[in-house]
Amino acid sequence: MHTDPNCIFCKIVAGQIPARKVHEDDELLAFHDIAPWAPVHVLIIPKTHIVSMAEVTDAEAALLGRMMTLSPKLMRDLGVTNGFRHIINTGVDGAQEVMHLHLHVMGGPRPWSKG
Ligand code: DGP
Repeated sequence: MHTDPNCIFCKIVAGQIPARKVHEDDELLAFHDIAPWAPVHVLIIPKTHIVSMAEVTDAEAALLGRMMTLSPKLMRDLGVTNGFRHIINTGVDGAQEVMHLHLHVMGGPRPWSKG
């Protein structure tokens, strides 16, 4: 597993920074976004440090699939019953602020503050 000692999400994976975790397994961690745009807003991340979708190859296909397939289970567990939204921001022009790949999953009654 790759880690970057300066990465805030790697620090969350390592338990050095607290987070409201909703799922953890060998490969993935999911936790509530610190600045939610929606009533329910979680981030699903790979534990290994992948900077962004720009770095992803076929070798990560199964990992990315697991990130996606985890999302409906999390939304059900968190009581989201009427749909949800995925976002992955990539790079500066993609509005990515934290340079560790993450899948935003947002749900709950609209309107939301963004989007
Ligand atoms: P993005 O623009 O896609 O890189 O979004 C990064 C998200 O990460 C943003 O919605 C806020 C969230 N975030 C940043 N720092 C922390 C943190 O320390 N804890 C948690 N839970 N979320 C964070």
